[in-house]
Amino acid sequence: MMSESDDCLFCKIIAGQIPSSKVYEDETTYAFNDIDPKAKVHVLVVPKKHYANVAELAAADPAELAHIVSVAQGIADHEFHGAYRLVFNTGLDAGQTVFHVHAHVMTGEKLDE
Ligand code: D5M
Repeated sequence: MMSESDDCLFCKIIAGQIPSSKVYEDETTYAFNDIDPKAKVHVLVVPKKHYANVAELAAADPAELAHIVSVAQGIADHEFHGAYRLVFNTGLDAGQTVFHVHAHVMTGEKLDE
């Protein structure tokens, strides 16, 4: 039987089946540059395990959600003195297009308010 993650773009990126510009990786988490950047630095941070959205991740593995925040902080510390915007689009009508939870980390420059 095909699982949800068999047809998931970000699962394929994590597995190396689709190329990405990797920024960071550890045992549970993968980070790569967004293909359509909305800031000077725009990185997507994802859990390697498939969850459809941030609410599912928070319920199933809150430690991984906290870890994703800490990875985002590390990227921003490196790129822009720790300042960043963290966005989780959740649901089609909020602009979510890929249903594997991802944190948009926008940093590297002063951001519009
Ligand atoms: O964000 C989905 C994000 O994923 C959007 O900013 C584009 C990005 N994207 C889509 N395909 C790729 C590939 N192949 N590499 C890197 N980034 C990608 P959402 O919040 O779901 O709208």
